[in-house]
Amino acid sequence: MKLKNSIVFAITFIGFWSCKKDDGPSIEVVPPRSIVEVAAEDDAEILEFLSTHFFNYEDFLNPQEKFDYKIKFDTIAGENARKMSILDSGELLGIEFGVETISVASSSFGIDDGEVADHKLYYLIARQGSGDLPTIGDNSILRYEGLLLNGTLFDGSSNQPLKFYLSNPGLRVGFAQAMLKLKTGNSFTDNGDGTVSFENYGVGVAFMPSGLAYFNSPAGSIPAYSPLIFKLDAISYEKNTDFDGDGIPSILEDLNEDGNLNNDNTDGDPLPNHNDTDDDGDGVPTIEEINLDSEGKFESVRDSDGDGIPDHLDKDS
Ligand SMILES: [Ca+2]
Ligand SMILES: [Ca+2]
Ligand SMILES: [Ca+2]
Ligand SMILES: [Ca+2]
Repeated sequence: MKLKNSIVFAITFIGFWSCKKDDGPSIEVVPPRSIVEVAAEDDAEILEFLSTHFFNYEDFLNPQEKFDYKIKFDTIAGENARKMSILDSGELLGIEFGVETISVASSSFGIDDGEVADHKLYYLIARQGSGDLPTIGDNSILRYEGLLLNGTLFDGSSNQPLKFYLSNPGLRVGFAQAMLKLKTGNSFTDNGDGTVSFENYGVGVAFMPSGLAYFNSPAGSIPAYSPLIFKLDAISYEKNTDFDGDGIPSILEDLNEDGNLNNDNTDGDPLPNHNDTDDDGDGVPTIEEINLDSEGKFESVRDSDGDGIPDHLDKDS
């Protein structure tokens, strides 16, 4: 997964500036830490959190009428000493709790030490949605809250669902991958007062090491090298999102089918195919080189010269 990070560029720039300037106070540039070491430390911190905290699983297992389906954490101590940890709640309560290993290169944070580290993304599904799963090429309509492991809330969308394109290179890898686990809802109620209540949407939490988030770059109130927790409500999604509007659903522009839309670039310009309206760079827009149905939706690719390469990816047809 490729991550673009403007903050990394900003730090690089300050470093350059401090080298050039030989009078006045110098800015000390701290070299980035090893992503392999940090991944191991972060994983230990996350496991510590998962084994010393519980979530309001009783509310989810036996929801009362007024329950708002919000996940709450607390420490296993005092009157809660007998609660089941998040780590155990999967196996013992039948709540879906999983781990996914995701490989991330330090180069995706602009670091040139050549390191690659496996990172563990932990996810808990407190309530699975009754609808479908989005793909990495879809717009996801979601609510979220971001927390540090110490409970500090650093970001959130409150009750207002927001739209995120899951292959936006600026979106954190762990965040996007977690949304692929959580089924969306498929219904809502108009309350008649300008508000809408969503129903049967997926409710979950992702626990991610810093290498699946901001790694060495402080972001807002997030310190460098912070593992993060995201509480997620998967409200809805836009099936077959066509991000660049070239007529081809984004997910079909993942030519090597590796789940990363940012590494497929037929014409070698700066734009990967899912964000390129002329994928082969022949001057003819992709939308004019494919077959659309009567509603203007994608029907099939076209191969005029029969060489097995569809026209929109074939410079000479
Ligand atoms: Ca790909
Ligand atoms: Ca391109
Ligand atoms: Ca395209
Ligand atoms: Ca073209």
